[in-house]
Amino acid sequence: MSKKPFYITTPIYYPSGEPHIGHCYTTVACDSIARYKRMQGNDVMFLTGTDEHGLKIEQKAEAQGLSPKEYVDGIVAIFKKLWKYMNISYDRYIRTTDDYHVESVQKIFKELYDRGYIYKGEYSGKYCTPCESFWTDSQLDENGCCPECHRPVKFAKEEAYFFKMSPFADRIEKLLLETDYLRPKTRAVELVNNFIKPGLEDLCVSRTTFKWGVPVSFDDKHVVYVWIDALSNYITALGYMNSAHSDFEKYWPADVHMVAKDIMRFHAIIWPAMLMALELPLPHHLAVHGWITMQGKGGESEKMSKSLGNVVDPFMLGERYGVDTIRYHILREMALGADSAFSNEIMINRINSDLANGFGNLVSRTVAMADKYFGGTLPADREGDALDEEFKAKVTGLLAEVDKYIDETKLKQALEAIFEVVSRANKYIDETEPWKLGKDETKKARLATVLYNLLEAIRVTSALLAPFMPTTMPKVWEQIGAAATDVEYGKLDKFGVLPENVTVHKGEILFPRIDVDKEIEELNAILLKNMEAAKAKLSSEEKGEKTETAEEAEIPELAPEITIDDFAKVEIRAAKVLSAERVKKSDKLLCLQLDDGMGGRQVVSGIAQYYAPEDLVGKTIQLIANLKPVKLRGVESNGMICAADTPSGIRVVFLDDDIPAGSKIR
Ligand code: ME8
Repeated sequence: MSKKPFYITTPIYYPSGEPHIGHCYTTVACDSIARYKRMQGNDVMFLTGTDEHGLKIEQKAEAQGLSPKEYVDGIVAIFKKLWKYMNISYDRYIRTTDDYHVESVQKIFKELYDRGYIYKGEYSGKYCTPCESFWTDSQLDENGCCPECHRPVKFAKEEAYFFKMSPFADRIEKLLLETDYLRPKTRAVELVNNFIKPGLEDLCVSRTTFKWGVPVSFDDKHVVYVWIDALSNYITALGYMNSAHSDFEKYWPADVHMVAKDIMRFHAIIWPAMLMALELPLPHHLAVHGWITMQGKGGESEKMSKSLGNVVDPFMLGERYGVDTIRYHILREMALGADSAFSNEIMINRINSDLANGFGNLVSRTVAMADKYFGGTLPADREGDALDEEFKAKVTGLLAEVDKYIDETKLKQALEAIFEVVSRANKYIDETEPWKLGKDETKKARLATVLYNLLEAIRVTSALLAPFMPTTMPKVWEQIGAAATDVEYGKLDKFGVLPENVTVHKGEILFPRIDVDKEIEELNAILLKNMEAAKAKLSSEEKGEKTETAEEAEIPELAPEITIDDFAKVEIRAAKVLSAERVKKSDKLLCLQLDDGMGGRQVVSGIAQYYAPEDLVGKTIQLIANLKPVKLRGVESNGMICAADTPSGIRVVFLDDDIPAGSKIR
């Protein structure tokens, strides 16, 4: 009998920065489902990849003096390294820069054009540069900013191609409200009310303002705008309109697309519309999860993201606690649809309670007792008790429950169900008191039965945990003496699979207990340091990205009032730049030698990303002359030069060149 195909996808991630624990959530969740489905005997295609085009990438690459392809190659290598580290068993990795994908996207665009769904027009509206999205006035947030990233938008106008959405409105509304495509279904009404009821607007699908994208084959002034390029990946990766792969017939439509809520709209409305226009079958399910959030400065929770500087490094966590532990933690904390606040306290307490005290302890106690009382091999004599039946039923009933939760993409509930059985097994130890049975020669058969039942409970729970924690569970099977055939899917709703005289092997501690206070202190210190570093990096990077006019830019709030006497404490002097050079090993700092009219001085300034040394030599600037000296990257700085923070970056305040060096400025 041929295996049933099962196709699951993560979003393709932007390689615009290094991946963080937020990216891990979707990928680990899909990996666990893919592994579970393989265990059930399905023929699984698990796809992930990277979304490599667009203005943001073009700008980032330029800032680093790289070509966009060189830039993304570097980050994609880090993504792949992380997926290997996290034990992600993807079957295919798509890069939107792959030739076959580019070829297919051009063909898809042309096909939609030929079918009359794409037409040329002009776009004018509010545009968010970081999100590369145009928004209508009604979609802007309460401050008139981008509804996705809440940054200012600007008015923009350009010739563009559009994708007609209105022909699909009714079918999409039905898809959302009347089928179980969208999970959780509760989000459907919000989507229908916000985007469909007001009238589905045509979607802008090309750009002329940047080059880093798939060229429109019949009008190469235009590149294909992100969503037609990105969403198509789910079919081009299978060989739709290309000959690089040939699994489209086998795997399409997808069983599960999993994404976070920020890209729900694109997957719930635009993607089905594209598929309808191409007359392709629709995917079965779109599973939408919330964000892993961090507590913001004001106590509010905010999305963990590189641009907010609050990311948690998965490599660091994996090194400290083990990859399986991290996989378990993020899956156990996030319910489908809801956000999940990342906290070091919750993580460590969860590891201690569920993994060290719960599952780890169950395995080590059971194996240790089998070893102590029977030298590792259980005798065949048995003595049952009424208590055992309820326990066995709980164990054998677990599989159906977990199957159901996996099919509903409810991984948190699946793990909760498994850990309920783990707790039940620990309680069974308390109820049967094997250490008392061990002291009584006449109770050996009862003791062997209790330990055997516990080993069976461990066999079933560990096999069901293996898709979530793939490295640790084979170690458990080694310890409980289970052969590979004992943990096959078909044997997980049966009791009595291990041989009667099974032999256990004491092994390493699976999940060591963590010293809560010490670890939390260390983790919080690491996080703080990372946030500060990211903030500093961001302020220079982002300012380079923004292109709003001064009127549209956010004006920083005024500092508290000061008196003229306070102001008089600051000595501002005119100074001339005699020479300037980059500070070694720093891409931000310039070291300036100044004529300050007082014998000269050296000042270090964080303007290297905005000025070349030769732009400054000979210029007259404003110097804060009585600042206490500091060392920056080991170089002494005696004062500070004045500069304006503008939407396009830092701009030095220059004075007229005939103002003598040393003049006091008031
Ligand atoms: O949106 N918590 O890419 P992206 C949970 N290229 N999940 C998170 C997360 C967080 N804090 N941060 C990121 C894009 N994610 C597009 C997608 S698909 C055709 C194109 C996960 O790199 C989550 O799955 O911004 C989210 O949907 C995805 O990363 C977006 O990643």
